Amino acid sequence: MRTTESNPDISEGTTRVFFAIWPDDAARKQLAGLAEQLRGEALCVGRKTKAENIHLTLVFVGEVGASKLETLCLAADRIKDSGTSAFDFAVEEIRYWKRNRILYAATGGIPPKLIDLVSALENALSTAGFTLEQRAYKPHITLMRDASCQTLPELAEPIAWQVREWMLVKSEQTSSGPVYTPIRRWPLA
Ligand code: 2AM
Repeated sequence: MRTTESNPDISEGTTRVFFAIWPDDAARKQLAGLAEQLRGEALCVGRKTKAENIHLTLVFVGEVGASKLETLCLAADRIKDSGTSAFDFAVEEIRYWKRNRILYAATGGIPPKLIDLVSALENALSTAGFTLEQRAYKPHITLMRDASCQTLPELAEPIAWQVREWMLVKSEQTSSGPVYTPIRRWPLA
């Protein structure tokens, strides 16, 4: 993820956006290290997610026009009154999604506060007129794409961090892979 927050190109065209949480630096380093280790041990081959890009998507929105971007932020502003608060997220499992060829990190038990946050966000966006994917929410952190994996080891210890904010992120495809840039952040108390 870019470290400097830049304004999205709101003058024209559309912006591809999603809501997400970013693991803290230590957790991101551990998750990136894990993918590297699996590759090193020849248990997985594929395109590793850059450490800076490792994230957990809350809601994928897709292409949004300039005028809708502000509406999106206003809708997200409203959820702060719906009782959302900070919570711990612990990666407990590494899994391989054979159909999508994705290696990903997941939690054993989804924190209720994560579900609360995602539900509040989905409700606020639907109320504001955004059409969201109907797929059930499956929290996952993509570690490798186009992956081919063998039997994966169990994690010796969970990789955990405290989720203290969530954000709206702009996604751009570049020749060197996706670039994610935060547009707005919302704190969790
Ligand atoms: P993925 O890692 O499983 O591809 C940015 O693309 C983020 O939004 C990724 O975390 C991606 O999940 C997620 N996402 C969810 N639905 C998506 C879709 N239809 N297209 C692209 N990304 C999607």
